[in-house]
Amino acid sequence: MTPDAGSPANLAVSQDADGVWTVTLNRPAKRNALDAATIEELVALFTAAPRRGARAIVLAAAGEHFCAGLDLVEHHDAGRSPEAFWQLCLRWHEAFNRIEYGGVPVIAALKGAVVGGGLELASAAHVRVADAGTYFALPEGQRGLFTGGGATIRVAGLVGKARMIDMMLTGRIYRGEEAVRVGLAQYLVDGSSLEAATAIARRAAANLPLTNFAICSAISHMGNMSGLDAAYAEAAVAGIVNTQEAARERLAAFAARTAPRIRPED
Ligand code: 1HE
Repeated sequence: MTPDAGSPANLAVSQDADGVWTVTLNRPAKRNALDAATIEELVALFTAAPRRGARAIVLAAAGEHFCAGLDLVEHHDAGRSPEAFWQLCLRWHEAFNRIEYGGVPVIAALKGAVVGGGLELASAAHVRVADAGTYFALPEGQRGLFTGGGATIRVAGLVGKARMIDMMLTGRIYRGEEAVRVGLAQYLVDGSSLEAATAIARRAAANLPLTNFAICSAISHMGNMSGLDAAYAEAAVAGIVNTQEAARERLAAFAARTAPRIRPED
C-alpha cells in the first residue's frame, strides 16, 4: 500500500516499513494556515489512510509553527456568505472527524503556534506532543471570529468550558507544563516533538489494528452516548475485539509466562 491519496499539494506524506505514516502540513510560508484546498486534502488523506494500511499516523508540520488556523487572507479575499462559511465548516468537521473516528492512532507533533483552527486540528488527534516552544491559543475572539472547526466540542472537551471561554475572551496563551496540566497536550518534551511523536506512533503501531481501531474510534463514539448506551456499546466492541484470532498468540504468551509483565521499572 502506498500513502498516495491523489498527490496532495499542501501535505507531504511518507511511510515507513511498519506502516507508520507521517503527514506533514506543508505550507510553512503561510504558517500552515488551513485554506479550503488543504482541508480537502486532509479529508482525502484521512479517508484513505485507514484503508491503505496505515498503522499509526504522525501529524507534523513544516517550518517553525504547527498551524496558524483558518487562512485569514483567503477568508478575507473570498467575501464568503454565511451559507458558504457554514458549508466550509462542514468540510473542516469532515476532515477532523476522519482523524478522530478513523480508527488509526494519530499523534500530533506540535511546535510553535497551535492556534485557532490549528488547535482544532490538533485536538482531533488522539495524542498531542508539545515541545518547549509550543503555544496554544484561540485568537478568534480578537479577530472578530468564532471557532468553526469543532473547538466547542474538542477543545472544551480537553480543557473544560470555562477555560475555553476564557481563552476566547482574553486571547490567553497556554504553554509548557501548564498546557499539559490543563489537558492541551499529553506530553511535553525537551527535544524534538516529531521524534517523540514518531516513537509514540511506532509503539502504538505495534498493537493489533483491530484493538487500535476500537481505542481510536469507540472511545470517541462512546463519549457521544448516554452512559447506559456507552456501556452496552463497550460490551459489543469488547465482544469483537477481545475474541479476535490475532490476540490468541498474545494471550498464549501471557499464559506461558513469556509475555512482559506490566511493572513500573520495566
Ligand atoms: C497567514 C496566517 C493565517 C500567517 N491565515 N495567512 N489564527 C490567527 O489569528 C493566527 C494568525 N497568524 C499569526 O498570528 C502569526 O502568523 C503567527 C504567530 C502564527 C506566526 O508569526 P510569524 O511572524 O512567524 O509570521 P507572519 O509574518 O505573521 O506570517 C507569515 C506569512 O504567513 C504571512 O504571509 P505573507 O504572504 O505576508 O508572507 C501571513 O499572512 C501568513 N499567515 N498566519 C493566512 N492564519 C474554522 S474557523 C477557525 C477560526 C480560526 O482559525 S481564526 C485564525 C486564528
